Amino acid sequence: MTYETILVERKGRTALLTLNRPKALNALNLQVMNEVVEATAALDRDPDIGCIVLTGSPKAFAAGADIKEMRPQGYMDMYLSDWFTAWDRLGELRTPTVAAVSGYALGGGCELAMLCDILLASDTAVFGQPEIKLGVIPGIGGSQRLTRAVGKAKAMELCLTGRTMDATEAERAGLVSRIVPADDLLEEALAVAETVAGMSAPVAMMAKEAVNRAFETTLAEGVRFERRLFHAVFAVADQKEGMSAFVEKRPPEFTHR
Ligand code: CO8
Repeated sequence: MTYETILVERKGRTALLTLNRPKALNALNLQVMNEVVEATAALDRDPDIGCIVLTGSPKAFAAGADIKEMRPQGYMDMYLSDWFTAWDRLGELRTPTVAAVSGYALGGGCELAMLCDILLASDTAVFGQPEIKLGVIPGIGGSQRLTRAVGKAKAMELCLTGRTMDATEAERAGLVSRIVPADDLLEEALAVAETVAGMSAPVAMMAKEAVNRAFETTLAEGVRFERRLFHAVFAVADQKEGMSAFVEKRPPEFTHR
């Protein structure tokens, strides 16, 4: 499959997806959305892929949804085409995903990063939901995921003023898992992805599912859900292999990867 706005490479069991609209700072138009969603869905179905890294350019992960494309739209256009709903597919992938963010991650760009499972930032990363300055609000889950990630106080300030956060503030607030020097970002993201892809694939999927459930349910229900999955991993051959490898002081050779 050939794409015009993204690049897809395979590195062992990791897939690297690079947003590639440099002239528009990777603004997310419908074509980018459709290509990212289609490419990641295909990678999700591929048993040879154990983790997907999503990145942009050093200057911009993505500077938001495409303002020029949205400007002429009316309510009926947005409603009937269910504008940008397909981005939700990204959050539904079973394969773990890593966002490697350098430069601007604004509006839809910040939302796209938050749709990924692990968020690594370079020291040049800038996060924000500046939609209000354009007379609109976040529309790919930003008001919800940012609030869950950083809490009401900061999310409210960012969404109401359009102020941006640098990488240090984003890490302190809990939006990103780690800050990496810009030159090392991709290498580090690929290393993280390779580590994840080296685990038992079904067990990694279950771990992802369990953490994600924390966003959707009460603590008691979430713990019950985790317990069911915990019991279920004892039906995966990799549980025997992982525990045997520990006892026998050797690296595990997982079947499902
Ligand atoms: N959309 C379209 N084009 C863009 C965008 C964008 N979001 N961002 C940058 N570009 C384009 C510029 O228009 C420019 O193109 P041209 O040279 O043809 O004029 C090119 O990229 C380079 O941009 P700049 O010259 O502005 O570069 P600077 O380095 O001076 O500034 C900034 C970089 C600060 C990132 C600046 O480009 C900027 O502020 N961009 C817009 C950021 C923004 O407001 N993002 C939020 C967009 S709205 C959104 O994401 C809503 C999501 C929810 C929608 C849900 C619908 C249902």
